[in-house]
Order: sequence, then structure tokens, then C-alpha cells
Amino acid sequence: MGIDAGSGGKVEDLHFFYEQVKQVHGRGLWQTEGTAKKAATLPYLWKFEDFRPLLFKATEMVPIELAERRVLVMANPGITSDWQASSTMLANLQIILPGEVARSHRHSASALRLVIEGTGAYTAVNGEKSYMEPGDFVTTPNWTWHDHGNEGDSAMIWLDGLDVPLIQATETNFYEVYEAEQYPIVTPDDMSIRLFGGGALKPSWVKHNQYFSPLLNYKFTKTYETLKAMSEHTDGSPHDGISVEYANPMTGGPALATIACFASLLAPGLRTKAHRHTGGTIYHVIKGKGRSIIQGKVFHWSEKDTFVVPSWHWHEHQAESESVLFSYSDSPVITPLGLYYEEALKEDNGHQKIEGTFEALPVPERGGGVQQRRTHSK
Ligand code: GTQ
Repeated sequence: MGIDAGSGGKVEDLHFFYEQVKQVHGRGLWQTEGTAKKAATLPYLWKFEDFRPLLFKATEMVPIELAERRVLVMANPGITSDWQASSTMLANLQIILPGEVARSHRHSASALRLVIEGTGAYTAVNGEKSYMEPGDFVTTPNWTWHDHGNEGDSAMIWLDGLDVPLIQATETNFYEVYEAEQYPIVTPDDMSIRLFGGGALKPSWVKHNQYFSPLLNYKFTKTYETLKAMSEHTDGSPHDGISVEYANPMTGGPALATIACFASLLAPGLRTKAHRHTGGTIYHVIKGKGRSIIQGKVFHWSEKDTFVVPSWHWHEHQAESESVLFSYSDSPVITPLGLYYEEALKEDNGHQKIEGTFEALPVPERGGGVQQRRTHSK
């Protein structure tokens, strides 16, 4: 890139000038991709049926002590880093076998789990266990010690959402391994549900001046019951159907400091109207079958699939059978900065023109052989 010499000088002079600027680690702004840089996150969909057998294969091939977390990431092919689902967030699938423990650690990244299959495993956060069941939304706030253990008799799989790319971009990424495999249990199981799971009833004596929700597990049975009760007398949002946010019960704010999480019930046959907003969103199908149209392209989804709607992309949903979509978004980061914009599609009664159907992209050659990351086994 560059510009030719204007009236101010000869081309050679200009090149000499650029070189001088370069020598002090500078660049002319007009020479850089700078402000013209395009968003990289592609709308994308990962089928659970593709990942499930690979997760089980991972249980045979990769001991949990080696992996620390036995996790397959869903990598957005638009992003060259090759391990993130969107510009700010991860969408990973974790599997843990009966008897296994994923050792205790903590990080400044915030994390969430959406349970996909199995029972009997818990996540312990700062010494409080919460047993997880399919559909449960479980929080691991930033800088809290957490380990997972499977005390059941079947494998357990869940979706992990984390804000690691965001935390890395701000260079606030810290990570620590706990000295023992498990952090000591110091609180009765599911104490957070007892204290903070009462909906509009919150404990009046408890102070919780934190950026994140004190509730560690939002049980699916309760979420689904709430959605169904709402759906009896309202259609909810024209864009999201009957949609609820997993709120911090003490403040009404987002569940995690940097990630807002939602569940939407879509009645069979319902077609929402298209809108677009800033903030990337990752969707996970808790229940049902249908399609979403993202920026004119049809994405067919069924139970347990995961897809991403990048910032400022038109999207609308259509359910074939009754569906519940879980979603998480980086909106808590952009909203306080005045960067949240939203727009409804006005043309064609709020529906996009369909221009094609999503197909998985060919996998790029990224070179390199088998790579092994750090391990934390003793
Ligand atoms: O369970 O703590 O998918 O630390 C990635 C990093 C899960 C976890 C991930 C993690 C975890």
C-alpha cells in the first residue's frame, strides 16, 4: 500500500521519508490496514454429530492429566488464530469420564458451561460443588478456583463458553494452577442455588459487590418452566421469541462480567423477524430443530449444534419443532462504552432475502505436525 508523491516531492523522496518513519518504529496511518480492517468472524455452524465421536476418541487418546481439560475447540475458519469461535469468545466441547477429575485452576477469563449430555458430574467453584444436568447453565466467574469431577457412571459432555480472546486483547490474561488436584470443599453443595436461586427473592443480609452473578447453576428445569409459563400469554420479542436473560439476581445485570447469557423459546413454526446488533453471539441448541438465516444464508440446526452470529450481521430464526436456543454474547463489554447499536430490518416484512445455504468450509492447511501444549501434571 502507499500513495504516490503528491505535489510535495518526488517518489524517491517519499520512499526515503517512509523509510525514515519506519526506522523509528512508526508508520503513516494511511499506509496501514488500521481503520479499514475488516471483521474476521464468519457466521458458522458446528454439528454436534461431527464432534461427539471425536470427543469419545479423545477420551481414549488423551489422558485428562495431560490435557488438564479434555476439550475440543470449535474454531471459526474466518479467524487465523485457529482456536476461537468469535473475535472475543470461545465455544468448546468438554468431555469427562466417570471417576475423572479436571484439576483445579483459576483464570481471569470468565467461563460458562451449558450441559449437553450426562449426569453425575459437578463443577466446584471456590469450594462449592454444583451437580450438572442437561440444559443447566453453570457459571465460573473470573478468578475463581474451579475443578470438575465426574461421580456418575456415564461420560458427561458440556459446552464451555469463555472470553479468552477478549482478555488476551486487553492483556489482562492471568492463569494459575491450584496446588492440589481439587480445591477443598468449604461450602454445602448447591448453596448458591439455595441463596440466590429464588428468582425475585434475594437474601437481604448478603452483600455481593461483584461484577458477576453469585448463582453458580441456573437449572434447566426452572428455565424451561419459566419460558413455558411466559409463552402462554405472550409472543415475546419479535426477534428472539420468548427470551430470558440469566441475570445476576443481586443486580439484574449479566451473569458474568463480560458475557451476557440468554435462553429463547421458539414455538413450532415460529419465524422471528430479522435484526442486527453489535456484539458477537454464540448460539447453542438446547432443544429442537429449525434454521436461522444469517446475512442471507440459511443455517439448519438441530439439537446440540452450535453456531455463531458475528457482530452486525442480520439474523432471524425459524423453529420447525419447539426449540430452546441458549446464547451468549459479549454485549456487557460494549454496552457501557456506548457501542451497542441495534437495528430491525424494515424491508420485506422483516425477512431477509435468502441467498444460499450454509456449507462447511474446506479445512485450510495450517502446516505443522502434532503439537503438544504445556502440561500441568505433577
Ligand atoms: O473448564 O476450566 O474449554 O479453563 C477452556 C479452558 C474449559 C475449564 C475450557 C478452561 C476450561
